[in-house]
Amino acid sequence: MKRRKFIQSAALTGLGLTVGTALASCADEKNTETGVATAKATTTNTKPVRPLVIATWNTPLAVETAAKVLEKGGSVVDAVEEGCKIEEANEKGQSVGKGGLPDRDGNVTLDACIMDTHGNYGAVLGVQNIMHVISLARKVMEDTPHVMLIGKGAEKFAYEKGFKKENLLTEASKKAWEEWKIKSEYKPIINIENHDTIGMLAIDKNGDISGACTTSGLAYKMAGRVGDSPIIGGGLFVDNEIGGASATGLGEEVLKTVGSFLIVELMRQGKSPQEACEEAIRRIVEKPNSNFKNFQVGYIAVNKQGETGAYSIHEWFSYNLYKEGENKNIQSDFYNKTK
Ligand code: SD4
Repeated sequence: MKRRKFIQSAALTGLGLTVGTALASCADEKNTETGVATAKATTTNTKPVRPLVIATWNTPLAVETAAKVLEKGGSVVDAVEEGCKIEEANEKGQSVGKGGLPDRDGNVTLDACIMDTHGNYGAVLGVQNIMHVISLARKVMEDTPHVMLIGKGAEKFAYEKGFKKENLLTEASKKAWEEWKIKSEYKPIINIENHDTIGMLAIDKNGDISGACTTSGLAYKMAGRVGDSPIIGGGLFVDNEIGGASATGLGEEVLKTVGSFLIVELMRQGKSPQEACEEAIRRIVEKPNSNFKNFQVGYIAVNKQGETGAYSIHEWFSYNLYKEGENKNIQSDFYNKTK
């Protein structure tokens, strides 16, 4: 699939891919231009909402898959792993797993991490030839004394664990890279496609929380570049006492503010998930000399009560939310309202 600016297609796809019919929730209101549900603020629930799954971007199948694991009584770490695997296997998504856009040398390198209910963490960075890096991150977490493996070492570990070697560069991504090489301009685009890095947070019936995040990183990055997605506290953070957060967008900016950790800590101090996401975005855009007009960052968050939040710098960040049996895609509220 040809890479395109999400902004050009979102008005169509946002509506077309909305899952579930009922959009009625006191947390949602309709965007008058698009008719798409927009999250303005979290609900304050007296009764915790469980199970619940939230994931970045328009990822209905991934969220549904995770929700099914939870509805059947499966573990919450299984749920986020199985959910993320859907996007890793989706060749049309050019920012994650198979079909991901390569670095500037033409190599698809994947980053992923996972956190369980006990605060354990596992990650793999810059891995080639392995599609399900989220499962590999879980193996790092559960079967090694370490928390991160990179590059060739991670790939070797994958084969030891029975993972299959495969070419992740699809014809479509190869073609896009060849076209990019003509000018070789590195310009991370604000919103691309409707599928992007997937960060997922889930709560099971008992209120236990896990999270996962998987990506091919920014297209045409320098070889060896690692973003926020596999870094604890950057692309993902979960504290089972409090809640979890995940990020998408320009990883360098997320990392410089340790965004996901910040959100969880703000929730610990009493902020709602929505307030915490907004504060984390403010930390980025209100820096002196911030050039936020040129990049996107989006956050999702959930607290122990099952309240959710989402916020981005620019319009057109969306997320999928499964709760109370419904799975829907919701446009996030955003900071930059100037056109
Ligand atoms: C990165 N945060 O590698 C990832 C990319 C991403 O939407 O999320 N794109 O910086």
